[in-house]
Amino acid sequence: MDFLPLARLRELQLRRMQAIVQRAYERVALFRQRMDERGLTPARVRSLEDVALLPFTVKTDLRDAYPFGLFASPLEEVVRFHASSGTTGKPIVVGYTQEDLNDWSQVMLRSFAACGVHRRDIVQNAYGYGLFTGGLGAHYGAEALGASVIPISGGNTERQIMVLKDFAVTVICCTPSYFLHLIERAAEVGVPLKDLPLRTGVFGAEPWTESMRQRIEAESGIKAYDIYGLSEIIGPGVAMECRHQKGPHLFEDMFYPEIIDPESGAVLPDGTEGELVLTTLCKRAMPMIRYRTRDITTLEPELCACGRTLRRIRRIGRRSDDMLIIRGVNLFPSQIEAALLAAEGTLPHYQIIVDRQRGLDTLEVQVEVTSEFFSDTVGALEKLQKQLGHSIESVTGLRADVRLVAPRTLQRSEGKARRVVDKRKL
Ligand code: DLL
Repeated sequence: MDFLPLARLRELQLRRMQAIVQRAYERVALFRQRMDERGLTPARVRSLEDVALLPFTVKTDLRDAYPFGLFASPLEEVVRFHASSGTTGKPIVVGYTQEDLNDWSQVMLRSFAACGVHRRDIVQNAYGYGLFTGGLGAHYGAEALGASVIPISGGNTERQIMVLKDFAVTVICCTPSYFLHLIERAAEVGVPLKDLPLRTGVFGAEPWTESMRQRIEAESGIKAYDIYGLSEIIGPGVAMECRHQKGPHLFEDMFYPEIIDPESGAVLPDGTEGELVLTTLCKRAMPMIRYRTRDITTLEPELCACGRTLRRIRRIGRRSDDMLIIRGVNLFPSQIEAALLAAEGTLPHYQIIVDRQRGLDTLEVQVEVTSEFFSDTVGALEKLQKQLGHSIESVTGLRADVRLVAPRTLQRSEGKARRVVDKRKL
């Protein structure tokens, strides 16, 4: 599939596109209603360019349909759920049929194969297992390839280092920032990664840069590859770099890409920067039609030296919304706001400060409390601080360092409040 002649690939995409639009129209009320409003029927999609006629889908559509409103399969056919951060307290939920899971394993298998992973490899999978798609997505893909998988999940750095060494691990999967942290800790505990058989890293779930890649490769002696994906579309395995490391190849036979102007929504030509929009070509349980990823990139016009006909996307460095990714976890400032405002004694003035120390992201939330509260006992302030910490963790899944500050200490801005100070230098 990676090397299909272009004409055949486009033909396959069109056939799959027509079938998926039909399925979404017949089975998902929101898609049908939006198409009806525009006087469109699935039969109107006669060419791939016609896709531009279809309405977009956005993250808030998933939130509004919480939990199962966009499913196109009855629940008895759904065999797995995953979830990701929404813009408020509730996550967005995605579902898979068994065939969807098989497709997902296949794109992950192709991802591993693209960067040279094979069945004799020992894969340490340090993406989180659970509602996050990283853990199970990489797990089944590596198993389908026939590699030996260590489902260690995220965290517990000392144990990660012990296993890397004792199991003679050759491939690691985790976020690039966590790997930088691993490099540092491993050196501190006297196990320099350069001395281990580790050869390949499959890194994604957050933005990183070419200079981070160079640092990782120089300090650990491995090759670092960029993998891209998002829960709404399938999870990891939407696009993956090949050995040439020139940006991830999009699995176009499964996901149809467009680049749009984030302001006007107009489709832009290859080679132009804009927002990536994806349509799933095979997903049964939850087809996505023209999903606005909010990720800013370019579809590279040149073919890659590897011979794949799949187009590459340029490394994703920023988004067209305010979503932050902290320790691989997606975070919207509005989630913090929702968590803070639920508590009595706080004012609607807060600031989120993100930094990176020793490779690990830190999250601090400063929040103004009312003057009555501020002059209250230390005990009461501590209690509120704890309560806010719990509330943030339960909404976002992230532990934050909460700092209560006196009224009017946080800088006011004349226009939009500056809610986020991101001091990380990637
Ligand atoms: O992060 C899926 C994933 C898991 C991808 C493991 C790769 C490896 P979500 O939690 O839904 O899914 O977050 C998706 O993360 O829209 C991007 O903004 C960002 N992202 C994912 N991969 C990359 C990457 C998973 N390689 C959101 N570079 C996406 C930059 C990335 N950003």
